[in-house]
Amino acid sequence: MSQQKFNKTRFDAALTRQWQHLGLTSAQQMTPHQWWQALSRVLTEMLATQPPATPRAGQRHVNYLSMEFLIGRLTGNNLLNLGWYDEVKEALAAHQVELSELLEEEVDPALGNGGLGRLAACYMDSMATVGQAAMGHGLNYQYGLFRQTFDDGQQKEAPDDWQRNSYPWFRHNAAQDVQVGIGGKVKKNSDGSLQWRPKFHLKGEAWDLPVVGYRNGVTLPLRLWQATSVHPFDLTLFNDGKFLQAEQPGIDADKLTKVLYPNDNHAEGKRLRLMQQYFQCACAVGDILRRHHLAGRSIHSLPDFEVIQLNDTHPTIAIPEMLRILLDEHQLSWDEAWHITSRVFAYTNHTLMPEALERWDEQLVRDLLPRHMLIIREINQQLKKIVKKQWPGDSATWQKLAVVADGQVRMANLCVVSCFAVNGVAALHSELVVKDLFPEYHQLWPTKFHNVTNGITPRRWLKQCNPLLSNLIDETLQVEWANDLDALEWLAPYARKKAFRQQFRIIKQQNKLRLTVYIKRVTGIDVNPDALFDVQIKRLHEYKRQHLSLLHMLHCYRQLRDNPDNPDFVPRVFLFGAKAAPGYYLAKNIIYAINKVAEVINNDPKVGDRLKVVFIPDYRITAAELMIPAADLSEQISTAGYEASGTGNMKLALNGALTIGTLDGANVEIAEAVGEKNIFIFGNTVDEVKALKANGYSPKKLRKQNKYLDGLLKDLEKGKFSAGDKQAFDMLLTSLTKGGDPWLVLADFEAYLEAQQQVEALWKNPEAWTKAAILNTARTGRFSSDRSIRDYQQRIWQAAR
Ligand code: T68
Repeated sequence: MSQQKFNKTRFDAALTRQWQHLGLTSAQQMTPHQWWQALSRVLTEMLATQPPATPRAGQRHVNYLSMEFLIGRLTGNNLLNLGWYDEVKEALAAHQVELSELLEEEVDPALGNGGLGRLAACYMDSMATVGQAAMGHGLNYQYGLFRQTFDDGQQKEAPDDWQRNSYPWFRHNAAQDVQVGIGGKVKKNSDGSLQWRPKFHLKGEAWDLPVVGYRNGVTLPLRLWQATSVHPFDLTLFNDGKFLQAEQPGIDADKLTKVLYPNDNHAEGKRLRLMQQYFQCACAVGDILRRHHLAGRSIHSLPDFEVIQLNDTHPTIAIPEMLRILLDEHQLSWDEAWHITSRVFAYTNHTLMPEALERWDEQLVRDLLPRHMLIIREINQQLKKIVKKQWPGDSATWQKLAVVADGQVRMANLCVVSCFAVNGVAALHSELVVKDLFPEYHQLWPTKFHNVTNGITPRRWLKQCNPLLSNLIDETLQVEWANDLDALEWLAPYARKKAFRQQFRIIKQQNKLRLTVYIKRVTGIDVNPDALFDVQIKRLHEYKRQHLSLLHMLHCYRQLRDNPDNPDFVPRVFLFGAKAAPGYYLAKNIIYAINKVAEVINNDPKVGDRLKVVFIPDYRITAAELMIPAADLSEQISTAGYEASGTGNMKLALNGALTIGTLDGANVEIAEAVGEKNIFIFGNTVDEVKALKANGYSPKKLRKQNKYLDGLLKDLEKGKFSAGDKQAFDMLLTSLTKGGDPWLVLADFEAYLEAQQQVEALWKNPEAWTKAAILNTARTGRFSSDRSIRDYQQRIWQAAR
């Protein structure tokens, strides 16, 4: 397909309808917010006439199921992908309206927690761009991820009422609504077959967002399901005068899609969460099967036409839901139903951490979904036969592989058993999925396991967020790189050219200035734009080790205090952006510690502008779009083996930040791509981490040996950064010492300091630094999510049917 042309006449006519609809007499009467709404509605209307993408010969239609789609603001991004930005800018200028100002009216739809949700958004963008016929299925939460503020350094959460009810990019597709049952009992029919009689029904409304491909005329639907009551109003109660109760059914149903659970890498065994999961899955499966039937196709051909990609185990319940429909509604035999289902589903794993692997109490599943629980038990029985055959008499192995054990349903096992493909999200992670998580399953089905290294969309994460660098690349290469990111390789020779380096450096500086203005506005802090911008932006989690950075901060401060006139001191701004799950107290204590240390450092006249610490509040996509282009140093310092991939690491490298990182997740592949001279790798490797843990690693001993580190920790313990309060950072300090330092922060401290010294050495040579930065941009084309999607096509979606 080719790019859709901008039609000015249609645009103007649609715009007029917008202000007329508001009861105004001219466009000028609209407020800035109304202008943004009007523009977005006009574009939605213009897009609605595009035909849906149809699968190419031999291609299956992809259904991407994810509980989270962290899409970020849409209006600017859609304009850019459509290629209409300049035309619309001009059309609005005729009304004395500045497009860039108007785009600031949009609040982020924060319908995800972190990497997993953002990945889903990047993949939708890339599927549209490479022309993969697809649909995203998620939930339309009324409240997105909480808004974060700091009160005396402590994180406070407020609801994020992002106004889904008036979000102009939505189209409610009423023809696609579905009904979803919950609870109840399973009855046996006279012919012996089983039938589920749910206790009550909900309505799933289909709210569609358009995902616009890059200048190719393709728009894919992202369908976010919203729960409402089938009978929102009880007329009998109303007529009886019980007005409030009359509305009750509607109120209860609405609860289901009210809030996004704010945890990342942590499973929440709550009833409402399971209801959300089932609701989404039932809506998606119902929708997929309806489309298949409408196309006049036999149910047996489903795997030839459809694939369902599960973004982690959160939508796993779609598997027994599919089986239920095939068994109970299509009356297929178990073998037939299994044959179909097991060729449709594929599963992406995003974590190895036990606390993040979902397990549901069998009792809870039976309560809400009695028929599904019977089906899951049957899957377990079938699996038992296979396992007994392969490992006769080995009950320990069966215990490990069972889908149902100790009164719990293990969702990851259910996925591996039922899906035709399982993939990890970076080479190292995929290797560990096979070696550490599922070795026996791998022995049973070696060809099921794959790697697809994550990717990021270059449209949002370079072209949109870094227009200056994008223009420089345009002028230099004179080719379209936004949908062919490998083309950036052609920049590599320019790293040797002084004039180009200077242009690159000026752009970084301008991006830093832009961020400086934002920092001043949201925190009141003045930072020195010539300092090294050291950026750590990601969810707050112990394994990501923001507290390792905190120790480095204490080190820098100590250096300045001990030697205030040191001319060699490299000025640095520590920049953090991170939300902690509201119930994750240790993570909140780390935020508090960083903020309190920041307060002391930032107000110490001896320090001046040589050292500053800024914790940007309410980190979200929009903040990332400002921080990433301005970063000099990218902190990717997780304990090796725990960050499945990371995607912020890719965004930062692509925008010319140098990585300091462990050999973890996609850092390994970034190091390979950019070359060892252009990255700072440090710390214990996966094998060394395992060995340390096996041999009784003792942080106490380490503290005794390392007096310098001991001194830094003592400053925290003595209340030096908390106005004498010695308990202020108890949780953090206990975890680092008495708690056994499970994430090996102290074990990696020294190596981290050494790597930071290398950073400083290179920083002192701006030409060499810029050269490395350019090579980072030039050599990270492979981390485009377009490449990831092509990998999915080749390794998973088109294969193994
Ligand atoms: C992230 N996972 C991985 N999970 O941590 C990261 N978890 O390494 C990877 O790059 C990214 O996924 C994409 O593959 C998450 O973000 C969650 O957000 C999450 C949400 C709910 C429950 C559990």
